[in-house]
Amino acid sequence: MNEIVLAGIVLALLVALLVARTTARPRPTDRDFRELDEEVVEDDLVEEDLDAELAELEAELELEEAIEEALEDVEVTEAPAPVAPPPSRWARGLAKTRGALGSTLKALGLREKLDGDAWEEIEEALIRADVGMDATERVLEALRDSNPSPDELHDALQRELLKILDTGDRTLHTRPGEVAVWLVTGVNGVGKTTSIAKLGRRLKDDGHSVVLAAGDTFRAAAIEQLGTWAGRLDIHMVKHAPGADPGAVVFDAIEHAKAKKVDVVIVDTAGRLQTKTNLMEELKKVKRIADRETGAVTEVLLVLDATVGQNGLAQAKAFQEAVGATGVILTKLDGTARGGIVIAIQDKLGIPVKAVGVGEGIEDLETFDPEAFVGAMLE
Ligand SMILES: Nc1nc2c(ncn2[C@@H]2O[C@H](COP(=O)(O)OP(=O)(O)OP(=O)(O)O)[C@@H](O)[C@H]2O)c(=O)[nH]1
Ligand SMILES: [Mg+2]
Repeated sequence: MNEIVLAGIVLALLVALLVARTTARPRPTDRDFRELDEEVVEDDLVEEDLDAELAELEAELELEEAIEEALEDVEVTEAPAPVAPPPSRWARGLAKTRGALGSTLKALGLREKLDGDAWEEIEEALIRADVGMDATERVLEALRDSNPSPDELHDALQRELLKILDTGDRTLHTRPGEVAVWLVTGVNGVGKTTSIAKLGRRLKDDGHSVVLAAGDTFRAAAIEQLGTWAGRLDIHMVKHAPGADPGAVVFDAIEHAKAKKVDVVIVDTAGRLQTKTNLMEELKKVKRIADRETGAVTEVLLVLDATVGQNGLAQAKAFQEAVGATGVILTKLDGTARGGIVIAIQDKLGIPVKAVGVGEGIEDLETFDPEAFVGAMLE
């Protein structure tokens, strides 16, 4: 009996277990099958995408390898670094002028206010730069009147210096259809002959015809030096023997120019004779001969050496009194930080600086540019 009961219990348990299993796991429906199908389709699509990506990657890899191979055969040169344009001759010529007043201005610009000491510092800096006593005093007076704040000082000083330089005609005049004569004067060694060569070249470049007159007959070497330049520039030079009358040389040069319809005669003159009085008398005579046809002398150019400083002013006065001057050629500006002499010349003599020499080369002559010049001084 007991065995029958036990078998019944075991059977019942087995049935219960079977029922529990079938109820715990629901049978998959049609929907489940549909979803499964969709998943399979999606999986196929993903697989296709992956295949495409793999193909793309393989193609890229191949391309990279091909490029690398090609590059191995090519000598790789580095791209040149960008090159700044070379500074102009004028900018290079101002290299020493640059900052002549700049450091003083920068230091004063940081002060709270401009007091007596500050004005003295500006005064010293202007005199050191060769602006000259008179022009310095005048500039200071104007500055004190306008009473700039420290950060306005730079612009205020720039304005005052430019006011002095902003007068005068800087053109080198010719006479259309007629011969113009340019007399080039100045004491010995300032750069007359070199400046004549530079002017000759510039005139030629501008399409003018030129003749040089070897008016410095005092030294044989002077005639030779001008002759060398004339040869290099392919410009005709009229000369007489050393010791000849410079007036006669100028006369002949003008006659030649008239006959050949030349635009400009540039006359070299002596910078030194036995005495100073002789020199000035000779220059007056040369000018009289050149100007016998009124208006023929369109320029009397006084050549001054910028490195000589304020002494140049005394020379300039003497020449000014003897022959007058229509303009100054300031040479050797490349060799000095004391370029303020330009301001002193214009202020004291009222003669415009028409050109500046910024080197020994034939091209090293520039038209004077007040804004660039003052800008460089105050940099
Ligand atoms: N650095 C520099 N040197 C210059 C410049 N102009 C002229 N010189 C040099 O100055 C020296 C004298 O120049 P010259 O042209 O012979 O002077 P000059 O006034 O004719 O002299 P004399 O005939 O003796 O009266 C030469 O060595 C020139 O090369 C310039 O602008 N810059
Ligand atoms: Mg000379």
